[in-house]
Amino acid sequence: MPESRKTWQIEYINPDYGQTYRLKKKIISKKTLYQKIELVETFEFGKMLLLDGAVQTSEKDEFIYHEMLAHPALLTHPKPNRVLIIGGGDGGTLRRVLEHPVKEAIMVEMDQEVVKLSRTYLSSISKQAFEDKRATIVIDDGFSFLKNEKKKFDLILVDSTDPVGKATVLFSEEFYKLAFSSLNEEGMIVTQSGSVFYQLNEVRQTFCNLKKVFTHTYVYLANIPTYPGSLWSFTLGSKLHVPPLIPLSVKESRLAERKIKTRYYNLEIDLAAFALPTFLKEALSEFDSP
Ligand code: AG3
Repeated sequence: MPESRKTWQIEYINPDYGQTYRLKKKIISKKTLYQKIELVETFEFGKMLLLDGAVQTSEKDEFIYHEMLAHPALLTHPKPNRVLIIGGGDGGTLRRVLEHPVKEAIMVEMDQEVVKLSRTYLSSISKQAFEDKRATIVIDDGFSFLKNEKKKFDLILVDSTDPVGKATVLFSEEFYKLAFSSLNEEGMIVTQSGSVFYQLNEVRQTFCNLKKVFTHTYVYLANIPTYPGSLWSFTLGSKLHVPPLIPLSVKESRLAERKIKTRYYNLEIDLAAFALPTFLKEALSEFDSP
């Protein structure tokens, strides 16, 4: 093995581009029924979790992704009591959901090894989330869980792998229809929807599929250094509430009432996140209603 392969972790985004991290050490590498899990320690980003070679989270920048997946919708909803997380085995999203006064947070992760290894090595990301009495961890496929679940949710957060390969079902119209019928009247779904630069088609497809099902659909962005191209998309579908139209003062008082401390999210970021660059607006505009 060339020296560079031993000391650098590389995520190949396509045959011509990758992102690399100098390694302090490899912690564990394991093939499960579903995927290859790697835990490594990097000089720049601390401990890092990879699934099938794609960086899922790192100690240094996890807060950006997890806060942005959870807080915009949780602050838009006046009373988010029952929240479902699909994926999210590292617990970072669960932790942010539990910062709100929710009654119940159910995390449905397909691969129990991801949960097990994250609990052992990435507790700095999940903190006390897995021990919280309001949290339930279910090892199952998100789609079939939702099919069988009778009780409705206020929010569904999809914290999956990329919108390509085995996770694509979680980005399908069929899944969004199921999600719609599993949500209460004020319900919302948020999904991570991929790299704006390297997965533009998938971002468009996600937006298009959600738009067919939900009353209001928005794409919003955050900059996440360890994700390909950094500029990352989230897509939100809502039955009733229109997140960018909720007065910031309302979100501000909810943030204060709920005593939530953030490192990336704030009200200006919430406002700015919904502003999209022209090339993305153009890519999404063909799905606008006439
Ligand atoms: N899930 C989305 C990670 C996508 C990153 N993609 C990539 N590196 N190609 C993150 C899970 C964190 N809870």
